[in-house]
Amino acid sequence: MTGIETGTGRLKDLVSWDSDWAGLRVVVTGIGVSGFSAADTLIELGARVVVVDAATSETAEAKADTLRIVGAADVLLGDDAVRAVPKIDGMKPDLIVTSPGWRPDQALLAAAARAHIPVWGDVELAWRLRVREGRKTADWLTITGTNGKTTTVGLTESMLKAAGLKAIAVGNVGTPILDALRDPVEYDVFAVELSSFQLHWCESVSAVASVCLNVAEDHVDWHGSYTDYLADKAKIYEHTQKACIYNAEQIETERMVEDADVVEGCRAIGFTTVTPAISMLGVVEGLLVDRAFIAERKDSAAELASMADLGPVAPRHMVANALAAAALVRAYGLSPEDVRLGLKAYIPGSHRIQPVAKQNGVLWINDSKATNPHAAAASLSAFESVVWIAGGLSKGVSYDEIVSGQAARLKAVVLIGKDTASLEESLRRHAPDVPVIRPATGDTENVQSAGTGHDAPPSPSESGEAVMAQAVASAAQVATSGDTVLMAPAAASMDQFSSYAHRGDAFIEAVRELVEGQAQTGKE
Ligand code: UMA
Repeated sequence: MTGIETGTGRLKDLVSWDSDWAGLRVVVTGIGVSGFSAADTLIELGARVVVVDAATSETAEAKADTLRIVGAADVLLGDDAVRAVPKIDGMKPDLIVTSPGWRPDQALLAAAARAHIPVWGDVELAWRLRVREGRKTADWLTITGTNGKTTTVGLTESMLKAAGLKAIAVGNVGTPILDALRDPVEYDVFAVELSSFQLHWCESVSAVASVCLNVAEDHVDWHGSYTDYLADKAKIYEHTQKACIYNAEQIETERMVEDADVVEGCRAIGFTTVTPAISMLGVVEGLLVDRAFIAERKDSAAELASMADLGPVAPRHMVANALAAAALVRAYGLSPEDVRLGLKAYIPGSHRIQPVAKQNGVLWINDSKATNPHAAAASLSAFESVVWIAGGLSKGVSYDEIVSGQAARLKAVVLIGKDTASLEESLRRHAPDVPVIRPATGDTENVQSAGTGHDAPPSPSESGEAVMAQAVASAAQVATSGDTVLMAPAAASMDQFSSYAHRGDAFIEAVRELVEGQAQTGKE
């Protein structure tokens, strides 16, 4: 199938690479990773493309120059460029292709909505372009969820590769789908990570199998409300062809499947970290098993892998991610052996519950990818006695649940981030006895001995590296043998770091310096 037909007029007929894209007037909003890829693709197709971005950085200017050279009609940078919909050749554009970070209420996008100009994301555009004469058409397996997307997309890719398929992880994970579509390699299948932002702008994507791993409050500022966030997440299941995979331990995801408009014959398949019912994948006596994709599912299950195949540490959410990936690829026809080999071959990405060092009995863990309370709670629950480094851009979420649920394992909390008021309030309310250390101001509360080692408060403009070095030094003063220092901030990083990867790298660097310093002191 080439896609569900949506859109009106000319857009309705744009369902393959070979459709008539020439001369289509398109405004691309954003010149970041996805916007650049979308603009470059549309220019290649012969569309009249105007790109806009608020940034005026050197990187943005360099990308703008490249796009002008390859044939963009115009590239407009700066705040004025993103206030209204630009005309193209003196006329209203036919289409806007937006980058995921742009909120729907952003001035230009709001103006586009008022003017009834259709808006797609780069994912919708990629779906429309996936069929191309003379090239193999890659199938899509799609993955969303508040947490675990990147791990699951990596696991899925690993299993597909274990089966000898040409597969690649794309989408929110970092590689725009349009780049993979234009790659000289002709892929059999894409493992597609989709964020709620990307799903918001999708209309006609029709995956072979799809999964929403879990849901918890996140990105409320972008979507406007948790209900709207859930509605966008639910779009992952729309038009699915063979299997909608849901989390049997989270009723919200099952409801999403019940409400989805799917291709006839599509099955609902659950995954659970306990014994599976019929049409589910789950765990029996330390084995990952499948009671969905076997003929004898009424009274038996197929063994997929053992817990040991997941690596030395397999917290519950990792088991869930592995089962979700297994369900996706089983729906796609892979064997149990492919699943097992893929699990064993999988190398976890950095910044996700990543052990950094063990020194004097203290384990240092980097979980910079825990950008919301749900993700941070999952990693906190894997350890007994934790010095928790937390805080950052909170995105309007509440910390009451994570603090009340995890208080018993907290030995101390070291705050990073510029606005930690909401986290501090939850700590005061639900964990009043847990010492809270604020290296950024030099303050400590309920901690008699844990100084920060800094006499004066640091300047507000100090680097992320300096912030993290102070946090690590503070944690080192309270952590003793048997403790885990866990940097799982439960917040986004952009107030003090350029990305979660930057925050994680700063932590790793600070811990390595500390550990080397301690080792040298020990030797002297
Ligand atoms: N910009 C404006 N005005 C705005 C917003 C942004 O001008 O109101 C401009 C910025 O100056 C910048 C560009 O738009 O030049 C950035 O666009 P973007 O924020 O959409 O980012 P991209 O570089 O295109 O990267 C996006 C995803 N980013 C977001 O969703 C915020 C990347 O996910 C993704 O890997 C990439 O596309 C490829 O698909 C990142 C992410 O943080 C990793 N995702 C969130 C998450 O996982 O929680 C959703």
